[in-house]
Amino acid sequence: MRQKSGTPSEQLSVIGRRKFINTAALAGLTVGVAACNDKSAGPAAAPAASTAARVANAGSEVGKYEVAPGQLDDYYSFSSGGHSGDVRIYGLPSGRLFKSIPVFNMDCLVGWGITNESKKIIGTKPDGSPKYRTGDTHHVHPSYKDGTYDGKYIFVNDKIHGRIARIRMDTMETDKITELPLVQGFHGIFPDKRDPVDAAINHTTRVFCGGEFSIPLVNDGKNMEATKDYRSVFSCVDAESMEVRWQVVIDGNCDLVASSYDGKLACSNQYNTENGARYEDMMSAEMDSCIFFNVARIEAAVKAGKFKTYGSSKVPVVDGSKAGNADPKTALTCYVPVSKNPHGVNASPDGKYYACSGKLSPTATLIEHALVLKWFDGELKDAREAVVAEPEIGLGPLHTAFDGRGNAYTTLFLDSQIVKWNVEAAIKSYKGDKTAKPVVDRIDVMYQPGHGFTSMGETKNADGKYFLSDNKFSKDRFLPVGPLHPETAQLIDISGDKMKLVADHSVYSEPHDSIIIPRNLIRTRQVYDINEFPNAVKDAKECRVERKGKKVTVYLTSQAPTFGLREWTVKRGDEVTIILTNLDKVEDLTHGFAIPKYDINFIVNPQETKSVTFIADKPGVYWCYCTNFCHALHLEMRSRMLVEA
Ligand code: K7E
Ligand code: CUA
Ligand code: CA
Repeated sequence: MRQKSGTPSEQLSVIGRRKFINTAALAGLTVGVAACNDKSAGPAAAPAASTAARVANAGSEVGKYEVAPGQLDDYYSFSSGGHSGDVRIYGLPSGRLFKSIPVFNMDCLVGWGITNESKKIIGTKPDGSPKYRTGDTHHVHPSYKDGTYDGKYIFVNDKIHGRIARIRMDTMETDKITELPLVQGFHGIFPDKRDPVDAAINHTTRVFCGGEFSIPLVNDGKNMEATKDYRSVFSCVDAESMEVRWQVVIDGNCDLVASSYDGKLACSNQYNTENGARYEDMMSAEMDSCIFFNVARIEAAVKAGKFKTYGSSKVPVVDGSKAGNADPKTALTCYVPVSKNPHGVNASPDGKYYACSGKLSPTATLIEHALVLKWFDGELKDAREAVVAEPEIGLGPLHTAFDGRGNAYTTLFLDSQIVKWNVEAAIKSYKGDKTAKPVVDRIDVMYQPGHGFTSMGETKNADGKYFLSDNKFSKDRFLPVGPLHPETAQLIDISGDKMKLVADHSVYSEPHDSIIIPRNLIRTRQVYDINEFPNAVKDAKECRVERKGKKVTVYLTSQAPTFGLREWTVKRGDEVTIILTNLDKVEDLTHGFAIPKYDINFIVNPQETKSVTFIADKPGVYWCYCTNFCHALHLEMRSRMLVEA
């Protein structure tokens, strides 16, 4: 959805510019987007006001959302970085960037992809280099307990290589990465919130993963032309072991994923039920689906041995196709028809509904959880009867968030708006009540929003305070910085009847999904426990060089402003492993370690141990130095590596 236009936007009026952006965003879509005739609905549906008027909307209260020097933010926001492959942590309402957590990317700030420990998590090629150096993070979702966040893990997907990563929330570091078999283009991800069978398990033990691109399940270069036989799978990963528990082969694709509050269902919107390999084909059907997975039945089928495996993968794969699940009473999957090419599916905090955004249809489709369960019980004639509302909300709806007061907020990509609609009014209107007006407010955003999310909106404790709109275009909102613009994250106060735009935050390209969590739910550690590292060098006196044939291990410590060895000697051609423990215990006292010409650069946090391995192939003197400012004598903090010819 990125179609940068390069327009000389200064010459256009604000309204003209908005029109232009809409045109640009539509260019290339060969099918028409159905017109939305709901433009007059809602008190704020008037044409776009001027920028000045919009800023005045927040009025003199803007200062209310500032975080003064020395003050702390009320919320954390965890945001996927998109094709930068990382996850970022921001403070809200300030919008200050605190950290970029390397996940699927390489990061020389901390040495991600450089240290042995990080390479072990990423996975390596036979030569020891990282298996992949790129990633595309789209969706970040933490683990749950009792329907709210437990502060343990964040799960994030890599769309490119079909990987799922887990971030520990105590250290905010990636600790596991799993590559899903049979998957290309892994898009939606969502943890479960409780077990479907065991009531005592009221926390996350599974993570659901939606495969987006259909491929030959045995993808070995044969049968590449038989595109109708390509398949997508839905995967379940164990939240603790991070191993793939089971997969479901389905008709059509998965896009985004949601999970129910009672643990019984997971679901995914499908935009390509046509199983098309060309985009015209993917848009040919008038209706697509939201597919529901009956978790307990799938696991019973796996247990009963009703599965297959494909290629070299040992993961059990059950049949979730329509043909294989015709009888609702035994079905593993339920395909609820929704309007054309939907995008995004979000569960409401009361656990009752799922909202699918129309994307190519100007509607949102509301599906009732209890009715889907009824379908699985054989008590609903047609899965479509699980739909309880389908309000017209505007053009290009993508993602929906909730405020916990019965309202939904959907991003409108083409309209560059956030639309607020009332769930109960939408249901009444769908039943035929002409007086019910689903749309209650609209606000312009700058420009073309992707995801929008509310504070705690994906938990039963949605607090209805903030909505953040992650926009795909920023155009004129910031000082120009060359062809690649920043994106905008716009903060909207949703605590009142009317949405209020209160801040424009610039963000590095290209955020997708985020979550907003109050600061009291996050408990981090500032200093590691040295005993967690089996290879720790616990005393500066233990610093030494050990040789076994051509393998040399250098045991090193750091303690401001010195390393445990002033110099050490190795021979050309040696395989050198450096193990470095930071003995400093003081919070915030991180050291770095870089070796010129050897492409080594990483940090050690207080009481942490890391290691690197390389071939000493260049004779000479190399000053290994501390890269991270730590002490008045930081520049003097060095050690000499002597490589004998
Ligand atoms: Cu809409 Cu990958 Cu969540 Cu991006 S997806 S916006
Ligand atoms: Cu240690 Cu700078
Ligand atoms: Ca379609």
